[in-house]
Amino acid sequence: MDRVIMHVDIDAFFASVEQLDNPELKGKPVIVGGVGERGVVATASYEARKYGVHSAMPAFKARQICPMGIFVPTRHERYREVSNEVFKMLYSLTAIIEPLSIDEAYMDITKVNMEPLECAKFIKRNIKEKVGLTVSAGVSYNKFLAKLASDWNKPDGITIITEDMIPDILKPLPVSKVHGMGKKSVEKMNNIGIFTIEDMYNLSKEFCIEYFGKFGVEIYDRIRGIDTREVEVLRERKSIGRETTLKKDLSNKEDMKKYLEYFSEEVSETLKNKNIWGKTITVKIKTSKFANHTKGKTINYYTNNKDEIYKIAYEILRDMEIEDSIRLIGLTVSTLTENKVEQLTFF
Ligand code: TTP
Ligand code: MG
Repeated sequence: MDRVIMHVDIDAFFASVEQLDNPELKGKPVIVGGVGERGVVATASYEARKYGVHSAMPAFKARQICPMGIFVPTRHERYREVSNEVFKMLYSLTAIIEPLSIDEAYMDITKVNMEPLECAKFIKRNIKEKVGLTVSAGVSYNKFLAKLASDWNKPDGITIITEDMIPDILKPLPVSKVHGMGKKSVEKMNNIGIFTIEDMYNLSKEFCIEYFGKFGVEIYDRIRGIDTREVEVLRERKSIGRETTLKKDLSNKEDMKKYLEYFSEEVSETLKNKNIWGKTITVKIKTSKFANHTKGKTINYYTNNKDEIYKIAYEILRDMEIEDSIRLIGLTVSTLTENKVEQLTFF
């Protein structure tokens, strides 16, 4: 194998956390979310899945098919916290990690000094011991196959897909397993009598391009086990900020505080939408005489909470010596991360 790519995905994530925190729920059909009248299920424990309950199912339906199901509300902050612990463990092995969601990631473990199977076992054992959850791991020589592998033997599975297993292992799979094939594409394929990947081998590259547009070539390659996409480490986003040039110059700090309060809220909103956190807060001021004052403060944890951002911004403003009235005020949060876990020193 040239590259060694692993895909890790926590089993029944939200439900497993609920079972972890409340041992009475262990081994029981736990259904997370959908507590309200018209809610939908976020996820279900494997015990509940036996009855057919799954993510995005309307709660009333879940209740019908699994009347003994134990419904619990979601606790997103707790899931984020657990996710951070899991990622921290992963980052202790390599920095080449691409988080895909709160509970799954690709890792390029080519340079990790362990046999792939040993590495997968190591990760599973560590997450079980340190966090208390089971994950499924898939290893292969590209992302598409690694993800397929982690899904192969869920929960608590390890699957390795090697080159000699291609194309046999792919042939019987339904076309919906091809990464990039949406519901519409699957339907279109089925309509022309194509149900499995093996059926798709009859499609020429030209046909795929015509049929699937710009993803045509990718789809043509994927079904043959070809996927050259790299594991993409977090793109560094530099900062998120807001500033405004005032209609009327301000000279008292009380009025300036109101702007910072408003900007804190806006910036916090943006950070939350992007699912990122920052730990440097900077206040920028331009005076009526066009002098710039910029002062930043780096705290020792990541935040996207509006009150925390405002508190720091206010302290900065309070300590600023401003002689003239001001014509512009701004607030920026930088030193950003997509994962609240402080990146460790890597080897
Ligand atoms: P998944 O990894 O898709 O699901 P899962 O971890 O519950 O189960 P498994 O991986 O064993 O198949 O999603 C991770 C979490 O994301 C899941 O626990 C709950 C949440 N989620 C939703 O809230 N709504 C959804 O529609 C999906 C798919 C997931
Ligand atoms: Mg999962």
